[in-house]
Amino acid sequence: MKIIAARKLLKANDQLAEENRARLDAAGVFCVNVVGSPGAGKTTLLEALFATVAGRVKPAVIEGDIAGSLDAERIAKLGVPVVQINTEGACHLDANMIAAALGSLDYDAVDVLFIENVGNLVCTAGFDLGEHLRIVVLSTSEGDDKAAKYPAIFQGSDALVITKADLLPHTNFNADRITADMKRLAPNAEIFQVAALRGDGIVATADWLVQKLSSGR
Ligand SMILES: Nc1nc2c(ncn2[C@@H]2O[C@H](COP(=O)(O)OP(=O)(O)OP(=O)(O)O)[C@@H](O)[C@H]2O)c(=O)[nH]1
Ligand SMILES: [Mg+2]
Repeated sequence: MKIIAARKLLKANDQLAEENRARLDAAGVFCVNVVGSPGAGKTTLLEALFATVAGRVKPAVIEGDIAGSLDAERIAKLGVPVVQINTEGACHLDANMIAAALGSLDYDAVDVLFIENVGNLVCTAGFDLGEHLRIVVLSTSEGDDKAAKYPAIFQGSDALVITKADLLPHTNFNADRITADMKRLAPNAEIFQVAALRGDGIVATADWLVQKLSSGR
């Protein structure tokens, strides 16, 4: 019987991720991995960001979903190039899937590539995709204890975007608690609070991204 250790598979993923990053660097494309639970507001955040950065950057998206193309259809409606990956059951994207999707991108038409990962706070933490930045999205209705309970995904992220801030009056979400946990887990990470459907906090998030894009290339 042949047994393959998970650690070896992760090592292979890390090597492929480095190759993806080198390929993106050579093409001058900055890449952002967007992670968070199912329904946290990842696609809605992207939609709001694209409306705000229109004319300033040329975005593209790789959508990761277990099935279907609903999110890709939402992004395509905005005129933004999009590639859909169906993981067919897998709870996260990996570097190999991204390598395959990169072949479908016209690099000349893109300067920032967003990867919307499969909705998941656990599995996505272990897989480098070759991105330059990772943003973790957490909605106010999910609870302020999530960084304490799922530390790995928060620890490796460059920003926390707290979404659905408009729902704060209807929840017991304590922004101070999650901020304190995030400061402990990822002291250098930026923290944004947004209500993407009505636009609150989107300009600050977009400005930070554009600045990261300019300094990261
Ligand atoms: N009230 C409120 N609802 C929001 C906000 N952002 C997103 N939603 C709603 O939350 C639901 C999920 O939003 P999506 O953006 O599809 O979430 P997602 O993280 O992309 O979901 P998956 O891709 O399935 O993991 C939708 O019904 C959105 O309209 C917000 O700022 N405020
Ligand atoms: Mg989505």
